[in-house]
Amino acid sequence: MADKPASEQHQQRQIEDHEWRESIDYVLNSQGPDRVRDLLHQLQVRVQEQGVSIPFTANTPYINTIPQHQQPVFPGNREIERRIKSIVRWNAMAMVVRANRESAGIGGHISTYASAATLWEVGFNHFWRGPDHACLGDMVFFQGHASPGVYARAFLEGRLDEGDLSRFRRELDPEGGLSSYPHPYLMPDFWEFPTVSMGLTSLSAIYQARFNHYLVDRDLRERSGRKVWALLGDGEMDEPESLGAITLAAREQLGNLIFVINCNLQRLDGPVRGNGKIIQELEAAFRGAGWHVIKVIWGREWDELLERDETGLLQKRMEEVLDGEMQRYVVSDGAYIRQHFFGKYPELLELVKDYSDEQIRKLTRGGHDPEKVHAAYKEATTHGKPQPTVILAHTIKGYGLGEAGEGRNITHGQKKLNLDELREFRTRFNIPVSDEDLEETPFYRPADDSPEVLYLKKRREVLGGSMPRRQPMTAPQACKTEAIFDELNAGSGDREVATTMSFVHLLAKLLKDPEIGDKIVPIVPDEARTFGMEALFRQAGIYSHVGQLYEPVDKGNLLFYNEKKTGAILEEGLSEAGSMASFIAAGTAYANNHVSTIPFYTYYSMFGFQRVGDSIWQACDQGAKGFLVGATAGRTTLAGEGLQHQDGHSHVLALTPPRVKAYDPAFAYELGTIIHDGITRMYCNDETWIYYLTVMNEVYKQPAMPSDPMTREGILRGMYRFRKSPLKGAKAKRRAHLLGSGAIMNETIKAQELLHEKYGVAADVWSVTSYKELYRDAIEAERNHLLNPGATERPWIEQVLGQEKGVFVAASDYMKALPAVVARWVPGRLHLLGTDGFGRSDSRERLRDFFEVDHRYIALAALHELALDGDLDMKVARQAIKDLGIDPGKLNPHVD
Ligand SMILES: Cc1ncc(C[n+]2csc(CCOP(=O)(O)OP(=O)(O)O)c2C)c(N)n1
Ligand SMILES: [Mg+2]
Repeated sequence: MADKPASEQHQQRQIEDHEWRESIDYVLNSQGPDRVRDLLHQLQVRVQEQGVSIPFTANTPYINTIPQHQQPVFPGNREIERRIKSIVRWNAMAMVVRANRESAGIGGHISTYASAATLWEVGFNHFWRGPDHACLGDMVFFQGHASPGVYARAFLEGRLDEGDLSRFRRELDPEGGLSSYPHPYLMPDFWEFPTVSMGLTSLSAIYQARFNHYLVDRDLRERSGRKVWALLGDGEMDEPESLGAITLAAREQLGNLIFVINCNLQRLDGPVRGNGKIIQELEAAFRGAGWHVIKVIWGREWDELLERDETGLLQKRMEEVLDGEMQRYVVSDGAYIRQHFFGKYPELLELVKDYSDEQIRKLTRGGHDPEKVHAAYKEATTHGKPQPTVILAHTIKGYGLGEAGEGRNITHGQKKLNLDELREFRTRFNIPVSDEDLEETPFYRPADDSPEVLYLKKRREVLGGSMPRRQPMTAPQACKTEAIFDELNAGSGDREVATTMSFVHLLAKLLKDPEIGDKIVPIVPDEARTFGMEALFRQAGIYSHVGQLYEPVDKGNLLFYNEKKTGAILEEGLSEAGSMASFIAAGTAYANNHVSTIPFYTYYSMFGFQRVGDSIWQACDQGAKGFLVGATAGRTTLAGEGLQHQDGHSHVLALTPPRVKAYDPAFAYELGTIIHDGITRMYCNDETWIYYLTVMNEVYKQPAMPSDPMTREGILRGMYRFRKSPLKGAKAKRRAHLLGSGAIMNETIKAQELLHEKYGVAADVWSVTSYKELYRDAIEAERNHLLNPGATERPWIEQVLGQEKGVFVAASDYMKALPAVVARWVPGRLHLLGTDGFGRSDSRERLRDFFEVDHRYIALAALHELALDGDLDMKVARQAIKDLGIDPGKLNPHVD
């Protein structure tokens, strides 16, 4: 063929193209799509055998996945639904405009909801089941900054009134206000899922859907068919967390999960992929990961054009046009689109020759066409395969805002509309607000008996009631678990035990408890062996939706890798972010699944607060309860692992989320007391907390719980006297108080002995289990004093230390900033010892020397403080440096 003239070659190709197309059409029509797939596969194999490699593409053509003739009949009243949507659009816009008129800079977003309105209205009217439904309702994660659309709809339903809408972003108003974004903490009866930290929604929704399977597989809930819907932005998909777990969703066969990605092609600053095509990029990623992908790109007007196009050029043009150009068309007139989109090929100009410029301008995007959206949702909900679905819907950012911000790069932040723009919006959506009233931008709600309100309410009634609606249901436990903790309280005798071991032992017992055992959800990110948790593999099993399809390599072993469908352990592999998402799903099951599961998420403490701090914040917002256990904790206690592993600051970071209680226990009985308190508060008394505990891998003899009745209260409130100095009377003239914590507690005890034996100083040892509790309690008391002058109630730290004389030294395996937060309430100067700086790999002994937190430094600090107070000659401190073998010229941990 190569020697034929070009025109002949072209002609022949055309004939071949036609014949192949005709054949495949014939097969499709006569035998259906499966046979087409089969033939294509055979062809692929055949050419591959002959050395022709077919380039890999995970993409399908840039047209709607569901062709028009496969669209189901739209079941609703299109006209009424359009009216409802227009009114919701108006009110959503008005809330933001009014809020900013009243208080410039209060913020809010108009454009996101404007692009998502059809996607959401079709969901609200036809798909999303509310909490009254037998399935408990679908779980819908709303795109956070489109919240005005949800409020505006609740207003039409009568759930919110005008006053509520006018207090959008005015939460400190005496009458209360509407939160900027979905925050269950701030609106606990309304929002279920906090979504506005970009990237966390995708992750949370995936793990939520998986956790819903877990509950069913473990017989904690009945199968109900409820779905998890995540409504996402296309810009948001750039967050690594957004795509980070999509392979898991397919692997875990999450047929209960649906993503709807609002592809308006824009993010905050500009286009998501000006030089590319975000829908195609996402399609490839999701298809490659094993998802069912439905593209809703073009509105119905394009169907006719595609049908009439014999050349395939329209589809080619659709494929080659860049997102940046598509955005440009939004702000252009029909003539421009004719010239630049269709004008590329004369055949396409011919195709639209009978279309006016106005008709061309109005060719819609698929995400604004209710029938296309409905078809996609229908397909997603009836897909029937154990596979997650993603709908990629093409929309326009700021749809309907016209000059005020439709499709413009500034549109994300647009919060104001001038009079002309308001008039245009009003007219476009046919809202009965007069020209005179426009300036005021009134909210509009048709009467209760109007067709719109009746229709909307009826649809919600059929679908299981209003939503979003958060309805926690807790069945408090009787909490007869006390006996489980006796063993830890008794101490370990002569056995040397690490607190990590004590914790794992306790967890194993809790898992066997007849009352709460089946509610315990151990979560671990590929570190179970590090923490000595592998014994739980056999006892509790590792959860796997499909069970164990292979014989594990260690089957003969007592502690074999035991995967099973009813396994309790969520072994998340290497994903701290995913583990946190599981923690949130398990920790909020009381609210969203009506079963109070108790998560114990155990991880390398370094990879907690600093790695997934935002997820912990999200967990607090969502009202998650449970235990975060930072294992192998401490800067000097985790010896060999070095800089990236040694955590000396998680307790500083744990100061930040208000709903987190943070403890650094030294002894097994402290640990047991804290966990018992956590279970009692959270699951018996229905309080909402997250308990953060650090546990260590250093072994030592665990003492029995002191008999002093104040011990328990002290452990929980943050500190108690662990051991009084044996020196009394005149011998106890020089006094010191050593505040030890966690792994450094034993050094503190050694320092006490050194001080009295060698220097005649009477030192008491205090165990500080929680600087955060001490701090929280103290600022609370101080505030109370400020607002009630003369109030006498003292914070706990003052209650226990108030009468003490002498000097004070605090030492922990964490930064000096940690004890510094309570220095203000210590009755004397508080000398701070801690582990500021980067970790190193070496032995514990050398690390504690390097960070200056061992018993010698604690003793030295006490002597130095006593000398400063004039109770001791400074010479003693100088001599102690020599005697204790401290090198003043050593490396400085703060800077070296
Ligand atoms: C982690 C994080 N970073 C930044 C932001 C600020 N932010 C809010 S929305 C947004 C752009 C979102 O674009 P897209 O996801 O495409 O949503 P659209 O409004 O276009 O629907 C940004 C940067 C945020 N909320 N969270
Ligand atoms: Mg976007």
